[in-house]
Amino acid sequence: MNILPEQLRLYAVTDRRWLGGRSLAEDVEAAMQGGATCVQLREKELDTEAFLQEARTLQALCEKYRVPLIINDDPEIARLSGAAGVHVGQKDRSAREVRRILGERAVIGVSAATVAEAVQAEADGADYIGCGAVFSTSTKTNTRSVDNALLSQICAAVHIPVVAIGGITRENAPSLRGTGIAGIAVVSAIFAQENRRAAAESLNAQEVWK
Ligand code: TZP
Ligand code: MG
Repeated sequence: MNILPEQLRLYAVTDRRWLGGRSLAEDVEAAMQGGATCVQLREKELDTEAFLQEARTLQALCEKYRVPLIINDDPEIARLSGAAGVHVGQKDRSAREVRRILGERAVIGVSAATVAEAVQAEADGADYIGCGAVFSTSTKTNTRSVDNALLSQICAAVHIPVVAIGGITRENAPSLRGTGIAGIAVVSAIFAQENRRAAAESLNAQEVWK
């Protein structure tokens, strides 16, 4: 087990669209000060060099807070930056392939929206599952939807922790309690907020994992 369920309670996934003039590091630091337990660097536009530079900056920062940094999609960026691991979707490399590249100790997360996908990801050596979208979201297009019944089935079907994602806010997070999730992953509920630290604090206070 390369990541503990407690480290997945509040998983902050980055997005630079709301940065204004701030640096991503500044916003990620605020999220960790507010209690984010895991950070994912998710970049869809940056070229490799800029992506790697951002990963190195965030890795140094996350180390200071003892928070694992996960890189979206790209095992090479994870390896070169020293990040804790990688998160892959169903259309990316499999967990098995990523494990071959990054080794036994890497944290590998896989997105799953069905029981079969989650069970397969665990069999392929994933350390956790990202499951959603549990609510409607405008942060990502082409999401699949996962209701609480399915989320509960997925949690029960695997032995690794499951994190819910998609449209989660402080207001709707409590409705996920009792499904068996280890935590919540959010983008806009932290990074689109005026006060990122306070936003993380109030999400954390919902204690959805209980
Ligand atoms: N994967 C499924 S939904 C989503 C991702 C990356 C976006 C979640 O963003 P938000 O702002 O928390 O709804
Ligand atoms: Mg992906």
